[in-house]
Formats: sequence, C-alpha cells, structure tokens
Amino acid sequence: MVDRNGWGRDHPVLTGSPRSPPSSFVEQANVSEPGIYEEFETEWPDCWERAAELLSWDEEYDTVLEDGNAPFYEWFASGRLNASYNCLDRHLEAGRKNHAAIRWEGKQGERRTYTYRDLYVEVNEFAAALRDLGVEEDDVVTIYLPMIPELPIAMLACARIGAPHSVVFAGLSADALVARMDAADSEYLLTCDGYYRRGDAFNQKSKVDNAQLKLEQDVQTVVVDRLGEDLPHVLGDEEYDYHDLREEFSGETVEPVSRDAEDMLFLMYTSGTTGEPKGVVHSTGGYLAHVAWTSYAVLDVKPEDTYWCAADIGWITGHSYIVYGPLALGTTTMMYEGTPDYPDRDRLWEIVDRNAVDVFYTAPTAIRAFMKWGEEFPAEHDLSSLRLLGSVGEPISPRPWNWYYEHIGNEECPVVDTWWQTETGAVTISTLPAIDDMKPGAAGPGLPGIDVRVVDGAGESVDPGDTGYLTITRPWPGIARTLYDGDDRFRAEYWERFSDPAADEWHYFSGDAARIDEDGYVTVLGRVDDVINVSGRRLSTMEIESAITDVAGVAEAAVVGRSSETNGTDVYAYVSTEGGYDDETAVREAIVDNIEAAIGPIARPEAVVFTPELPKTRSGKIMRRLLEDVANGEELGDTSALRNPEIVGEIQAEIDDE
Ligand code: 6R9
Repeated sequence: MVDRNGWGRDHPVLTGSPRSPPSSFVEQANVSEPGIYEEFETEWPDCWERAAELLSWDEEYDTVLEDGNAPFYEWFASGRLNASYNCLDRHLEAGRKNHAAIRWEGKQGERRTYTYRDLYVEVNEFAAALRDLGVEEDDVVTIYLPMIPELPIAMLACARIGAPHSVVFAGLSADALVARMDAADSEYLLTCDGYYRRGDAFNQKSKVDNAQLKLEQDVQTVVVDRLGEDLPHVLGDEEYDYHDLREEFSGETVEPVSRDAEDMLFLMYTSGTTGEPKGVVHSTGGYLAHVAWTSYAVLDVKPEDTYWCAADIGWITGHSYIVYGPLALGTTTMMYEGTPDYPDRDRLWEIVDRNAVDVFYTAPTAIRAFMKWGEEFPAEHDLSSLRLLGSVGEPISPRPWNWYYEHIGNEECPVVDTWWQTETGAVTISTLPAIDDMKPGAAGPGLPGIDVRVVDGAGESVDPGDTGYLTITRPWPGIARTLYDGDDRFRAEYWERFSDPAADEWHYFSGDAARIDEDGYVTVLGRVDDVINVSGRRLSTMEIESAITDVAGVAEAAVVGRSSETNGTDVYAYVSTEGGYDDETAVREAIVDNIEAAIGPIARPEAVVFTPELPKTRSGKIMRRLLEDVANGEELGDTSALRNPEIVGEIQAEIDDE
C-alpha cells in the first residue's frame, strides 16, 4: 500500500522549469495539431488506424482491436503484411532505391553505406540461404552479433521468411546464450568470429563453441567473418560462412511471406530481477505500426533525415528505433559499432558533424558521461544539423536534461524523454515535441491513446504529486502479446496486480513507481523493487539519486538500502564526480543538504561513498543489487553481467579504508 505519509507525499517534484517547443521545430513537425489527444480519445481504438496507415498491407484488417480474450489482445486482426517488405521493397517501388538506408561506422574507423537497394539485395540473399538451411516459417533464429550491418540484415531476412528472430546481445555470456536458445527451442544461430574491443580482437566464436557443448538440440550455425586475418577461425560441422552463403545465393530473391498481423515478428529476452529471463513476444502488425507511428510522431523522423539512435540492436531500443521504425519510414538510420570515448571523447559529435545527423536518440547514462567529460568535446564540432534529441532507458534528472538541451541541442532542439519498456514495444509516455511543453525531469503525458494512471496499492489513482505504481489502462498496438514461456506467466507478471478479470477490467502494471502532476506529466522514479523503507517511510532510491545528481560536480549516483537496527534500512549513496572536483567534503555536504531540501531529513544518507565509476551492465544500467551487497558487507552475487567488474573491488577497498 502507498500510504499518504509514504514516499514522496509532501516533497517537491524534482522537475525543472517548463520549456516550450522551439518555433523553428514546430513549423516543420510531422505532428503539430494539438487536437490529436482529443481525437485519439473520441475515436479510440480506431485512432490507431493512423499508425496502421503508415504501413503497406497485403490484406486489409477487419477490426482495429479484438479484446474478447483480454489480456491477450489482437490488433488489426486478419490483416496481412510482411515487415521486410515494409522496410525495403516498398521504398524501392517508390523510386528510392538509391537512398541510403543504413550508414554504418565501425570501431576501426571503417564506414559502409547501404542504399535501400543494397540492403534489399543482401537481405534477399541471406533469406534464400536461411531457407536452404531448412529454416521454415515460425522457426526461431537466434542472432548473436555485435553492431555490424549483418545484424539488421539477418533480422530482416528472418522477417522476410516469417521466421521470428531472437537477438541475444553480443556481450552476454555463453550461458546466457544457452538459456535463451533452450527456452526458445532455437536450432539456428548466426554469430561472428569476433569483434574489436578498444582495438583488440575479442573472440565471440569461442563463446559460441562453449555454448554448443551445453545445448541439447542440434544447431546450424552461420558465422560472419568480421575480423579476417586478425582472428583466424575454423568452421566445424553444421557451421557455414556467411559470405560463402551469400555468394552461393548471389542475386536470388525471396518473396516476402505474407504474415498475419498477429504472427510473431520476434522474441526478445529480457532479464527479470530474479528468475528465468522472460521471452517477450512481439507481433508483426501492431508492433510495426506502433514503432513506425512513434518514430514519426515522437522522434519526428522524415524520409530525408539522417537519424541516429545510439543504442545497441541487442536490446529493444535498437530493434524498434534503429531497425524497424526508421526503416519502415524509409529514412537513413545510423549504426555505430564503437563506444563514445574511443578513440576520443568527441567520437559521437564527430559522427554527428560528418553525417549531418538530424535526430539523435540516446540514454541518460551516456548523457551523464558526456556531462562529466565536459562541454569542450561537443563544442569542437558543428552540431547545427540536429533538430530533435531523445532520451530513453532511465529517468533523466533536470541537470543532465538541461546539459543535453544546451550543449548538444543549442537550445534549439526539443528533447523527448521517452518512457517505454521491452514489453511495451515502442514509446508509450513522452511529450509530442511540437505540441507539449517539456518539463525536465518528467517524461511527459501518455501518448495520444495511451491511458497512463499512477495508482496506490488498491489500484486507485493517487493525487497529483503523490507517488504510486505506474499502470496503463487499455491496450496499445505494440504491447507484448505474451511471454514465450507461457501465457500464465504473462498474466501473472503484468496483469494480475491491478486488474479485475471478473469485471473485465484490465490494467497493465509496468513494475515502475512514478508520480503524475496536474498536467498529467509522469515522473518515473524507477522500479518498485528500488523502493527502500527507512524508518517506516518508503523512499524511492531514484528520487534520492535525482537529488544527488542535481548537485554541481556530481556525475552519477546510485542509492541502495543498508540494513540498520535502528531504522530498518539506511540510505547508502555511491557517487561519482565530474573531473575537476576534488573537494569531496564540500560535495558531500552539498549532497546531504540537497537531499534534505528535496526530500527531507528522513532521506539523509548514512554514507556517501565516492567512486570513479558505478558498476554497470552492458546495456548501461547501474547494478544496484551489487552495490547493495557491498553496502551490507554481503557476499557478492554474479558480476559476469558487468561492463566494468573491476570497479566493485575498488569500491569495497574504499569502504574498508573509511
Ligand atoms: C526501452 C527500455 C525498461 C525500464 C522501465 C524503466 C526504465 C525506460 C525510461 C525509464 C525513466 C524513461 N526506463 N525509459 N525510466 N524514464 N524515459 O529501456 O526498455 O530495457 O525493458 O527497460 O527502463 O524502469 O521499466 P527496457
């Protein structure tokens, strides 16, 4: 239960002053009619036809929404389409074959451009090869590749023949690959020999060889030779070279398989905090319509744009906003293999400058790093091509928001803070950039047609400013259809908490805590499992973190609970500072003051531990669980998912010294 004295009740909402959309942006925006919210309400669910109209259908759908078997919704029922046709063929037919589809920047400075025609040719050849290997419609193909063009090519080849893909982030371990292939009963795997990590050759194939030993099923494996002479490899039984296959099927074309709108386009495993990874199932019609619509309405993508979502395709953000959304709209999508600080900290700005990028979409963790490195890096480059900036993946507090707005967007680009999840498929909460004011620190209202509610434990909407659980009433086209491991788990994970099946009332539970203000803007506070209870008061660790990161000189913060005899839990804060701030005492005092000012003395940290970096997963999420173990002097759990495992030992040493 969220009680009235509980988390966040009488605390100021940590949002900055609102900003209006820049008029230069409004004039050219894809969506600028303020009446769109009302229109979606009065015409719901038919309003979603606006999304479906962005696609080409082989057969028109009969109904927009079938909700007879909730929470297993069907969108655009009996409509038929093919995702690869929508991302490729139709752009060729529209005379845009020489338009750049993908611009790829490799780690070693390599560059490749694929026109829509080039992409079409290679997707078709690989689709023919997959068929020849025996892949049939509905067979799950696992793809375990880093950010090289063969990754989206393979996804589209799978989509072309109606074989759902399951992309496993290349940085995950052999065991993680085995777990995902087993769970999906997948007998086909596409991987590579290796890839470069800061200039060194890293062996991916040996991870796959380890995985093969543990897999029960026979697997046919296709290997992309990424490293050539830098990492010679030998192919075993049932292993094929990607380039040889392409040569064998050179020039072949494959008819796109007409898929039912509800047929599975792909499977994406996402780790829950505990237990088995969840295989989130996405549909062909609803998913594609929703990602195309949000790319159009929220990210303002236009066919003539160079658009860059600097995420990894191994996660949902890359699926929806590097591959399917932008390619469905026929734009040029950038793909970057490297890291933001190699060879130098201006790498991303150099790419924006050289490619005249129009729209740039990244995560707060990256923005905080840019802020920490300093404004001189973007200042070295011409970023005036930028028109819109986006943020996704975590809450972004006002200070990094403002930094992004000023130093990257030159106060001329709207910033969209987009809240969504692997399960929602596409953006569900965000401002519409030409219509809504931006409030730094709040993602925005539910998009048109999305009914977001912040509720208490009994499912009642909380008052504006109060904290509660983030739920969504009514379905939307991109919503996950089920979990591959079973309908029961899908129902239990997302629907049981707040729905009333007897009354046929269904509310999707996101697992996040949030606040909503008088204008319906949602400030996401983080997962509910990040809530700590200090002296009977429930505090959001994210809220405390936001108060900390608002202090000048602070780059990042992670707050966890430490068991305490007196208080139940104490607030324990880990902080990394920006370069140049070496007076820890002053920063520590400012942090404590700001927490007290923003939340109250109840949230005063028991300890503030300074560290050069926070431990993070490969997708950039801070591993609070580990930090909690460190704070509580417990044995550490698994650190294999970390990008920087060495930092945990350093933090422990720092605590021991104190
Ligand atoms: C797209 C993606 C989902 C979780 C979600 C929430 C957090 C994502 C956010 C945000 C605050 C935003 N999250 N976007 N929190 N503001 N704009 O990241 O999917 O990897 O499944 O993570 O990420 O906690 O529940 P996924």
